[in-house]
Amino acid sequence: MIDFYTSPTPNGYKVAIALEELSLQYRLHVLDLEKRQQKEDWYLRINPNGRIPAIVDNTGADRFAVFESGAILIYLAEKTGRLLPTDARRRSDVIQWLMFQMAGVGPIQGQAHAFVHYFPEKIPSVISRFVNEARRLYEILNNKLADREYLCGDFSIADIATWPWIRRYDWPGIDIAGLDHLSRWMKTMSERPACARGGAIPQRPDATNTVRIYSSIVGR
Ligand SMILES: N[C@@H](CCC(=O)N[C@@H](CS)C(=O)NCC(=O)O)C(=O)O
Repeated sequence: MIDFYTSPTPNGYKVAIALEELSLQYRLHVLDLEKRQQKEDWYLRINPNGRIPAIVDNTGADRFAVFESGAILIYLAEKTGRLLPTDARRRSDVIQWLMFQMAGVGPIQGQAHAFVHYFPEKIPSVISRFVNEARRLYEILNNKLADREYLCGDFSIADIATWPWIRRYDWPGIDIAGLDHLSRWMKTMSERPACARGGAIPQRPDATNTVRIYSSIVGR
């Protein structure tokens, strides 16, 4: 059994989707970010970064904790031998697009969310910096998807890492007009039963509540 620590945010949904796609058994632990449960000592022993998501794999002789959503996806893919090719070049392709999400789309769109919704001061130059950079990254994804159904041909952890962020494009106001391949891929992802299930575990609170939770986090 895998213990899965999460909250209703894009990085958490990645892992929920992977667990559902891989039909792995897991126990769900929803952390209350507003109550700062992610900073409690017991959780810092699982994820020293004090953020969600994290997993603890209890199968096998020893318990094994994994933090960082991208590392969790790789761990689950390797554990099951699915969603990450073994051929060196195809594997590298998936890891490149996983890194592109982890180092680019996630952090940049995360800052767009923060400056559009969570910060009390609305700073136009900062907002346009992150929203425009996110749009630039979206265009790169759109180009990659021009001649294939999924980012790396076959469905993989690169798609799982990317979709929970992209599907929230409208929240910070990222324009996807003209990004037809990306829109088609979003629809394909949303129609996969396991993506739809995992993408709603746990249920997302209303936007007002999310803003309240994150405003309290960024203020500290
Ligand atoms: N690079 C990390 C980012 C994790 C992260 O930023 N998690 C957010 C939710 S999406 C969080 O736990 N925020 C609460 C906090 O900062 O205290 C990952 O991909 O796992």
